[in-house]
Amino acid sequence: MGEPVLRIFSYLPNPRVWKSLITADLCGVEVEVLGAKPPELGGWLWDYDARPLADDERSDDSPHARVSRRGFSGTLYKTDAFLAAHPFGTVPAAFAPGGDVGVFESNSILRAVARAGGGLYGQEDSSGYTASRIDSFLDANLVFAREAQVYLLGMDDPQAHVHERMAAAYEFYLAGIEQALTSGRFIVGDTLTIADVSFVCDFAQFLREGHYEEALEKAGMSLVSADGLKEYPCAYGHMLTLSEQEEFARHMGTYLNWYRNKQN
Ligand SMILES: N[C@@H](CCC(=O)N[C@@H](CS)C(=O)NCC(=O)O)C(=O)O
Repeated sequence: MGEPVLRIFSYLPNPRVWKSLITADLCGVEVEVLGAKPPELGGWLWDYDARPLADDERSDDSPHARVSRRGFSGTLYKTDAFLAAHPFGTVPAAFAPGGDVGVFESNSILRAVARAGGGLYGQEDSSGYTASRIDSFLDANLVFAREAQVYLLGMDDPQAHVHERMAAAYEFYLAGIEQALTSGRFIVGDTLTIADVSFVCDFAQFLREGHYEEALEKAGMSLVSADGLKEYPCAYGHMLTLSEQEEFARHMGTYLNWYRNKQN
């Protein structure tokens, strides 16, 4: 393998980063990953040259101190260069070699890896329409994943209106994926693409709602995914099968074991 095609900074492990790592493995390219466990990342300098900060560098009068926006609380330390490269200030945050170009949104980072590696982004179709169809699924996936992010981050105090929005987003997205998989072995065409990779990672992350079954029940709600295997057998089966494939399993590890065990 050659030089890394991208550097990714994030909390780790992160299913949004797995999208790129799985793709890098499938395409045979190298991706560099920097980061730490979620609670530790608040004590890091968010930058191309990200690093843990010393205690005396972590203060509210630091020039890098910023109010966190989503998924983190309190102060984060982001350099001006980081915010120039990543205007929304989120992780995963990817950089082209050298750090001048920032690439954000995990699906776009995934696209960048697939473009560098070849083979998973419809490149064999020179008209570009296959790549555009893959983009269509990635966009639909982001709409679902954003709803799932709000839903999962709110699990300490589940709200009916959030649950309702999640259920609607789930039904819409899963019905589309199920439909696509009834006519093909993969989401786009007859071969694996980054549409499959993105689906597997974001959907596996959404299934974590299962860890909050009790909290949901106490608040008078039930799991959105309760009858998923029966309602969307192709979609669930596709995720479970792909997650066992070597390049996926290497990064996803035991992430879905609890779900598999629950079905047995
Ligand atoms: N849709 C984005 C989600 C990224 C995102 O929302 N990241 C949050 C953490 S989960 C973040 O970096 N928050 C930074 C902050 O709170 O300032 C993606 O797929 O990359």
